[in-house]
Amino acid sequence: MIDRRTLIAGAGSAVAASVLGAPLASAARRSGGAFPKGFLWGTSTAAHQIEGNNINADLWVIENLPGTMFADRSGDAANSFELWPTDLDLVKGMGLNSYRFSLEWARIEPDKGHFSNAMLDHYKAMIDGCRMRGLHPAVTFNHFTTPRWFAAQGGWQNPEAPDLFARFCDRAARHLAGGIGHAMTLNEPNLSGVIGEILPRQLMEGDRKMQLQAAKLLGVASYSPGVNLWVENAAVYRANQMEGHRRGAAAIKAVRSDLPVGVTLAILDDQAVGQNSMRDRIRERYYGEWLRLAARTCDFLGVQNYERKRWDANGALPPPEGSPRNGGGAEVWAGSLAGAVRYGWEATRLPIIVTEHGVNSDDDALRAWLIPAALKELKAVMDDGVPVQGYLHWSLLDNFEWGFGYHHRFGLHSFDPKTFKRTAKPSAAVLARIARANRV
Ligand code: IFM
Repeated sequence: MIDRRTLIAGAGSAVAASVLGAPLASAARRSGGAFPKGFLWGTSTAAHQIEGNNINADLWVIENLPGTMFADRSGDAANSFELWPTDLDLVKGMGLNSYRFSLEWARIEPDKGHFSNAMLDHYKAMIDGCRMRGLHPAVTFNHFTTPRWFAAQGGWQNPEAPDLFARFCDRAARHLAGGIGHAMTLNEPNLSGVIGEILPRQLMEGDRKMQLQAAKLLGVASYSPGVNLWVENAAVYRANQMEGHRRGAAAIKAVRSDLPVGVTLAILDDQAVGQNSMRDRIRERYYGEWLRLAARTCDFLGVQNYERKRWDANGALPPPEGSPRNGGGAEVWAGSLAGAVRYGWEATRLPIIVTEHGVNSDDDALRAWLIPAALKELKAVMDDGVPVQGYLHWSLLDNFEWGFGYHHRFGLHSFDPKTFKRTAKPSAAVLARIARANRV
């Protein structure tokens, strides 16, 4: 079936118009642009990227290796471990009604089987802090980083991994589930074991060497962190994450059956161009098995989108000339979020929450343009009947963007790395205005 987006991608003149975010916006104008009552408006973050001093996490070892490939150490990050009340005040101050953040497994279970009540209380205080401010807490149980001990025992390649994750979910849910609004098991697990395929070979090799170096340093046979490009056995890694999701979701549900539980997937807006496009093969490779699993095990699907890619019979096409680019050189296309959301829904028929969308750019004007442009397109697919329940922008703050350190910036706010003072960028006011009006 040729959908509207494929037609847009295929037609030369329409591509030029779509760069300006024009094609679907007319549909949103027709509907008046009003979002449903109770729509979740929020921002997303992840513990390791903002908390700081997450020294027991697997990645801390890698970031601090001599000769690490990481551009920066996470270090203090935005010191959100201390400053979370300030962060929640920022979210509330923007007129948003939701905040997505993640639990840090390495803090809650610093040693295998030893759980910290103090750390569980820390996250409980955050959940209560959200509730006190009228913010709906959307909580990711694991956003990439795992405890050091977990990585040192094979990480997700350890046959025990699904049970270890389920035990963590059970403990965390028993302490925290009462106040959570939406729970997510894993973040973007669909990229595990396949992300390295689309990157230069030397990056994979560099990552492999860092893992070997970390294993040697710690005196263990292997060290497999939750943030990686290279994994020794991708099939086992993926199978264990899938089973971990299944058992983790069941453990959360066993504590609170009425709590909506989902998983978040990284989904590009993949568009087919011309005859025999490889688009559908790409979709199967990167999303297929996780979308099928989500459809069977989740109450909602978290869609995370940053880009579109156009595929012909031979591969990905370069972005149209003159199109806006992000800090990494990829095209920024306002319709990509709507395309990914439509695909996620068609594949699963689950209610959708946009759990991440944003842009890596030092040019905040690009972010300020993208937010309303993408939301108009999103509203248009909602008007077509796709059930979208929320939009959580990545990210509240500039943060530790993994291998890129602090050089890739997605924040609606910047922060001073010495004083940790947060400063709103103009794009924060753009999202705030839309959320307050509940219309775009
Ligand atoms: O920063 C990441 C996040 O951890 C997962 N999704 C994509 C974001 C931007 O690259």
